[in-house]
Amino acid sequence: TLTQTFAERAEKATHPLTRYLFRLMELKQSNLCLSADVTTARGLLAIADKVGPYIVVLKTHYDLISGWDYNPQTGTGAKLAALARKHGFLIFEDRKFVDIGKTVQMQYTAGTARIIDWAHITNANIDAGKDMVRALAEAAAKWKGRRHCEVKTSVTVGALDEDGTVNGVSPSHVEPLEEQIRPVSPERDADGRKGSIVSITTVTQSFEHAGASGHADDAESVFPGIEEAPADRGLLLLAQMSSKGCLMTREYTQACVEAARDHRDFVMGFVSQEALNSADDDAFIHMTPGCKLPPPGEEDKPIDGDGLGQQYNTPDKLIKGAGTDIVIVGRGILEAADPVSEAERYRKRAWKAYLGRLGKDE
Ligand code: UP6
Repeated sequence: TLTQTFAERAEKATHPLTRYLFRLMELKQSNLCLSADVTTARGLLAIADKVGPYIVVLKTHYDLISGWDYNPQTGTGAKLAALARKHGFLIFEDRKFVDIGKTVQMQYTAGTARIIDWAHITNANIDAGKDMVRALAEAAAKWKGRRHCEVKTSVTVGALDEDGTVNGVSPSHVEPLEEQIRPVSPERDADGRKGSIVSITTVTQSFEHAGASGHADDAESVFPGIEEAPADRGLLLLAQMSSKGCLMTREYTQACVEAARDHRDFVMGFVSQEALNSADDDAFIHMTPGCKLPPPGEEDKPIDGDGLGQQYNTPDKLIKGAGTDIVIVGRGILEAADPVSEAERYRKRAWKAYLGRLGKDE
């Protein structure tokens, strides 16, 4: 796949989100992912909005953000999803799941963050065995199936006033489209006590997950050619890491490739340090962290690690040299005096490296 354009890869990919992502890359001329490792929800939304035009993927670590609002309709995830639609990028929660299948299913779909509702993409370390990939795939398929309509029924204890009006029966956590309040008895309860009854409230609601799909009209797209992202979820397998002394072996990486091939409808590709497509019909995408540029004007300077094990390579080395597709950049952009112009500098350099790989750079 090294000599194929992203447009050609879009045709070949089996996963709808991968096809969408490759098209997005061509349209925005960007193979840049921002690793939005900031500490507050407010800061996250601000940087996503500012850098959105230059990136195709926004990577999050929701668990390092303080002030994350967990409301599925109006919270931080839903707001990020709206920004993703506005600017045309996918959200990648870098959760690095590793556990037994049942646990990762619950961590992915439930709990406080409900990652599946707002993150198009997440990732997994498959040290625990390949079955957990199937577990996540099943959770995603189930999520997609029940995305469009959810009916909520709740039985509420209420009180009937002397004049027949019902008090305190409306559940406050849902916005009902249709609500029926049916007092069991208009005047007397089963024991014949006046004014103290049980009422049943049926709330029928067409419930669209506040996910990163749907509602194209709630934010005008900055890139008019961008269609809406498909309502699918995708997984990246953590096949190799950027850090010094990483214990992932060749065999582990190869097991990731095999697990990806077993789940082409869910696994989009890899977080890796090199291209891993080897069979003719492998059409996986590679995203690569550990990327930094020397400061402007000091192009020949070597790039130091961070003193905590992180190791850096330039976009040129990763995209043109190692054949990966998207560079993931965190501090390189976030710690710049002007993160927006720095994002544009990284976008240009990573895209140039891609053109160089194709032999198209002048
Ligand atoms: N990350 C790596 N290396 C890996 C996998 N993931 O650095 O092999 C993640 C980190 C961080 C980001 O968790 O969010 O990518 C890199 O940030 P940086 O550019 O600031 O070093």
